[in-house]
This record gives sequence, C-alpha cells and structure tokens, in this order.
Amino acid sequence: MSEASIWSLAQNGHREDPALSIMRTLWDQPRWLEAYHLYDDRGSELFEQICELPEYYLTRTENALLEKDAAKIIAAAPVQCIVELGAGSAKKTTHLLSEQARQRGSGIFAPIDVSLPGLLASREYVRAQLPAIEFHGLHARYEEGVCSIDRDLPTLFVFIGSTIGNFNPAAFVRFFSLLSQAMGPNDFLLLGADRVKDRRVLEAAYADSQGLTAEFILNVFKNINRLTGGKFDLSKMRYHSWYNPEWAQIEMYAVATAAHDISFPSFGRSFHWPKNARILVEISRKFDPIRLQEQLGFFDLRPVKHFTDAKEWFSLLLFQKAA
Ligand code: AVJ
Repeated sequence: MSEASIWSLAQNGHREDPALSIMRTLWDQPRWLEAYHLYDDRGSELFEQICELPEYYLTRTENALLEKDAAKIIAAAPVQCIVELGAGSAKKTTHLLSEQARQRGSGIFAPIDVSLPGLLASREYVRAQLPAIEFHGLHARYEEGVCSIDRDLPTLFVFIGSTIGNFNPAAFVRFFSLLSQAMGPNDFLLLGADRVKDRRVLEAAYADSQGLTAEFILNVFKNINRLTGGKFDLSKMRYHSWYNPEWAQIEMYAVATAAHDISFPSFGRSFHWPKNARILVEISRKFDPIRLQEQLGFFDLRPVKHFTDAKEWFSLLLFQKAA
C-alpha cells in the first residue's frame, strides 16, 4: 500500500489571494467577509470547542445520525473513494470509513481542508485505526480540491457539518455547479444540512453562555490583521447575532463599540467604522430538506436517501449524480 500522503494545492495559480478577498468584501456594502478566513489554526481550534458546547446541537446530532446510519449510507453508495470537503479532523467521517472497511475491505479517504492540523490529526487516526483505508489528504480550499479528484474513480463526496449554511445564494449556486461538474457519472454526494426550527434553539446555538462563539467570530480580525497588515482593534468591537427568519439564516456580526478608523497601510487604504455599524462576518443558513432536494435536482443531483433525527433538527441527504 502507498504511503499516507498530504498534497498541498497552495501553490496553484488559481488560488485567490486571501488578502485581496478580504479587501474586496470589506469594501463591499454592507461590509462582509468570506467564512473561510475564520479557520486559521486558532479559529479551527475554537470551532472544535464550539462543537462541544451544550447549546451547539449540530455536531452532536449529525454525529449520532452518522453513527446510526453509516451502514445504510455506505451500502447505498458503492464507491472506492470517499472525498470529504472541509474535513477538519474528520471525526464524524470515521463512521463512514469503518463501514467502508467493513463492507468492502478497502477504500481511499481523501479529505480536503485549508487547515493542516486537522489533516494531520485525521491522518494519524486513519493510520492507527483503519489500516484498510488509504489516506490522501489535500491541503486546499474545497473549491480547488474537488477539481483534483479522479473522475473515473467511483467516489462518495461528503460535505457535512452544514458547512453549506455558510454560502450566500450566489456562492451556493457556484459551489454546486462546480461540484456537480467535478463528479463522475453515478458518483454520490452526502450532504449534512441544519434545518429550520424554533428560533430560540437556533439563536442559543450561536450565542453561547461561555462566549466561545463570540471569540471565534472576533478571532477572524486577528487573522485579517495578519493577512492584510490591517489594524483592527478587538477592544473596540463586540459580537452580535440573530436569526433572520425571512432569509432563514443566523447572521453573525462584529459591531463597533466606538467610532474609529481602520487602516491598511500596505494597501494605502482606510475606512471609517461608525459606532454601532456592523460587519457581517458569517451567515449560517437553515434548510428545508425537501426544498433542498428539489433544488439540487437542477444540478443533476438525484435524491437517493434522507436521514433525520427524532426531533427533525438535522438532515443527512444522499444524492447520486445523473449518469
Ligand atoms: C461550520 C458553518 C456549520 O454555521 O454552525 C458555528 C460555523 N459559526 N458557530 C455553523 C459556526 C459559529 C458553523 N458551520
């Protein structure tokens, strides 16, 4: 068997410059940020801690679903390769990997992530616990990573954790167009989506009493300062979130607690940030699974199975690419 590898696509020409991405959206109206800037090493660590919070039901609920239904998912998706987009440490995916090993005796796991520590941790786990699974990590954004997957290899693409919730409508359409094109005929997609539910449950999940979510969201400005040379001051902002029912999304903001200017010396730019003005750092959209199945039909993805929990808080949707 070949050595477990991690390939970096970081040097590819089509990788966008993160500093430029940040400047472009910060100069948009309203000011906003791409969610992937949240996941520097510190951000990834804070997100792992959020997943353990009592209020943050998503990870726990999805993990229980995967544990319960992994055998059915793998049986319904006869593949040799499992590609995970934005894998992190891929803890939840181990249920699928051990089923793949159990039902087929072999398989390839190709997690894609922008954060290296997560890839290293999942490599260690697979090496130690799943010797039947070959590991090929991709250190890349998933938009770049999916294009590097062999189209002839029967593959299950795994996009769980409701990461899909981070995409605004334009990014959503762009993402599924790209993913569907990268998928070979008969390939599968397992999508994890957080569902519309009582707003009190939703709002509590993004305003935890320990303040971890606030720290995670505001940490993005430390990363931005590092990437752009910008001069954000974390002592002059606070975290604010709410559920916007019309858009079915949690909106997470940084709010200026006093009027001040933010400068970017290396770009020769600055902007005024008035008191109480907001920067939209992240959205987390909530879904109706039936509507989602209908919509993905327009990307040549046919619904195969739907798994949900007793409270119907979270859905795992299995799709097959049209031949
Ligand atoms: C990783 C995008 C699924 O939206 O629930 C958690 C990110 N942000 N708390 C989510 C997040 C604040 C998370 N996703």
